[in-house]
Amino acid sequence: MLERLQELYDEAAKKVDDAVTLQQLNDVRVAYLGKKGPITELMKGMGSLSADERPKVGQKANEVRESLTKKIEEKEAVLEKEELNKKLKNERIDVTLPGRPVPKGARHPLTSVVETIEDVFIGMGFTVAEGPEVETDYYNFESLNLPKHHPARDMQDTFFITSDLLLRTQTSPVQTRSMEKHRGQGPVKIICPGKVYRRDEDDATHSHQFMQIEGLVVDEGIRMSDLKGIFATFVKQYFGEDRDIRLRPSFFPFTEPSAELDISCAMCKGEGCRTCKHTGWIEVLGAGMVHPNVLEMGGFDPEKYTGFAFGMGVERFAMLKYGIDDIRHFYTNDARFLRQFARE
Ligand code: 2NL
Repeated sequence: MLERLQELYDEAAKKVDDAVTLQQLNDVRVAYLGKKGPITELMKGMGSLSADERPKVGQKANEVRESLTKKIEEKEAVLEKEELNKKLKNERIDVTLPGRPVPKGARHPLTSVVETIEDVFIGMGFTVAEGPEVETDYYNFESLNLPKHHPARDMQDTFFITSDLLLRTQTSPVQTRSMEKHRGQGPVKIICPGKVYRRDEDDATHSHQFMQIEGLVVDEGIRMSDLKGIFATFVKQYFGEDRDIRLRPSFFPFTEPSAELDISCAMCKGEGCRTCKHTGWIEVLGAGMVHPNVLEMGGFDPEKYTGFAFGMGVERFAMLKYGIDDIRHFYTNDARFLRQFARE
């Protein structure tokens, strides 16, 4: 039996030496040291041995078990280390490789234009005010000197929600709300950017939804020349130093007098071309001195305060600056169009 135990040890030891994976090593462990292994089997027959032989065989069996266990553990440590090294080698990454570029979103061109215009006016001491797109009849029309029968209130032009609620047709209601908040105390110096809605057939130059920026200045002693000075600065900063401006008489129900602002055409430098319809000038916004009725409804004493206001279509500014020929490009979200305006 002693020889048989030595044989089993040698046999198992060779298999341990030959094992190249942890799985093979574990198979050897189960086969030789497990409950159904040959060593356990052999021990069961010990009862038939003499009292002299029994302790010797028992001791040898324990020795074989112990040294085999130790041998397996040692081999296990070697295989585990090998496996780890293999993993480290195979899964090595080159941290010096340049990263894959992550596609970046970009501001919508209208957002960029609004932000640029905001910056110019903020630089002149204006603050930005915003308000609801769903408005009441009072704020959208009445408070702006557009009484019930006025043609601009026609169902043709306005999206009504109820007889009293509507989608604002201009951002002026934000300004009347601001005037109310000032409780008759100047100065008011704000610009109001936002979406507005008109019942229009969409085509190259019309959209039923567009962006507007309106501005309002109310204080004691505000004159038409203040309006002209603000526009001269604004136009030079937005369109370029080489642009001239002129004011042309016009009409709006909420301003008196009213004017249209033209900028000199950069295409032909005043010579006359298609862009300026051969006039040398391009119309960019409407403005005027705030109508006394509007001041009064906003809570300001028209005997003490005067003001000027203006309104511009953002799409038009973007189209003029970037040479875009169709307003619908802003709303159809063709990535090829939008990508051209991506900035860092
Ligand atoms: C245009 C013209 C304009 C105003 C908007 C305004 C607002 C208040 C009082 C007086 Cl609270 N006026 N806004 C004034 C003149 C012109 O817009 O052509 N917009 C696209």
